[in-house]
Amino acid sequence: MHAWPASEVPALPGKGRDLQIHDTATQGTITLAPGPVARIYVCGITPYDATHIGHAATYNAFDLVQRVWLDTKRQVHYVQNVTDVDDPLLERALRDGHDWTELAERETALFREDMTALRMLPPQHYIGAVEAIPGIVPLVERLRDAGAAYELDGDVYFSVESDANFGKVSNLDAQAMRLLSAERGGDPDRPGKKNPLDPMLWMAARPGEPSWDGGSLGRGRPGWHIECVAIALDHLGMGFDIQGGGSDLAFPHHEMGASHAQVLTGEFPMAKAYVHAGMVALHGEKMSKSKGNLVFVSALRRAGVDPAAIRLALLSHHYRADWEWTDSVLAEAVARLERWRAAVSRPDGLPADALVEEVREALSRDLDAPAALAAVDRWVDAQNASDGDDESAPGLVSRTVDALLGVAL
Ligand code: 5CA
Ligand code: ZN
Repeated sequence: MHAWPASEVPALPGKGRDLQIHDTATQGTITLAPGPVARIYVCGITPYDATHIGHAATYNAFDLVQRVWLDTKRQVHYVQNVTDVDDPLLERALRDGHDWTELAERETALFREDMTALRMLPPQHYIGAVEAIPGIVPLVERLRDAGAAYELDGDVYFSVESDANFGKVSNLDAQAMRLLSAERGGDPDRPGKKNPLDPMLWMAARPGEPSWDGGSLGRGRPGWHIECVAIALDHLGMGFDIQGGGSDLAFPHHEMGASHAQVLTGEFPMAKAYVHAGMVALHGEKMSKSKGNLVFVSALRRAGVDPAAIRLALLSHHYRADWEWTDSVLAEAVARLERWRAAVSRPDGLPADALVEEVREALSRDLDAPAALAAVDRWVDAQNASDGDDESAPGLVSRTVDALLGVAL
């Protein structure tokens, strides 16, 4: 699949700092020191509805990761998937009388537009579940042949007990895992499973549903977790730097994915850090396609909201916080954008070298975007209240805000 066009990232004087990031697995902050090429996998959308502010907030967090790494003069190898076949997509297409492939294509196209407008840097590999199927089948066969998977009425399940490290991503107890499994696409109550938590690797063809040739597995379609594992292993290999997504993916998705990969390769861990963004709510409840309490990025754009203001609204919350989208969050961002633009549109201003370092420092400290915004606010307020004569300052501030925060002034 093709991704979306990259906005240019201006180079800044000097060099950024190594990223310290909160890791869900070890429940602490770790400093990542990737080689010349940093490797990141971020779970992509299930394209049955448009990009909402919650999605945008999560992708914003991982866009900042890329920008911090680029500022350390590293390259970034970024991979993202599109879950373009799965139960919720098929259910929505059926409900609305649409062809599921057309629905997926339409919503993926809209996602690309939203990501472009928000200046999110694109992945180098943007891979759909459907196109990954030829790579998924042999992995499931290998797991089965190694005794880590078993068949139940034609479906193939992964045995969580085959991974001694199962549970180390999310650190949850069995009771919590079972509840979340039922809530998030699992089937803990299906009779005949070895362990209620075992997730499906391959689902045998169901009447009326799309299916693909699965070799010795028979016709069917892939389970959700193996999809991301196949894509990540194919393009990044084991031991990549960050596995990213919203906090609702820590269990079961990232836990199961890590187990699949660890059993397949005999290596541990799959990723050096498991990084999870908080959930954005609307009217007191997590924004979610299934509940329908959504604010769409595309709807805001259509209403004339500057994408840079949307981006500033996302940046005004720490990525790990759960927060609520309100009209005033957006209004504050619109006002901030105006103040910032006024400050950098002057021909000269207050020196900004210290600001560059402050923004770098804030972001390298577990992506503290609110602290970065506060630093820019301080420069802007001082700039608007004085008559500095550094001719290079406004340009340097614009480039810093663009390169590190993805906001075009
Ligand atoms: N296709 C799978 C991942 S392989 C999936 O979870 N798709 S999704 O469309 O449901 O979500 C895409 C990303 O947005 C995930 O990282 C998810 O955790 C995140 N996300 C979904 N809802 C919210 C929300 N309300 N706030 C923050 N992030 C969210
Ligand atoms: Zn995923």
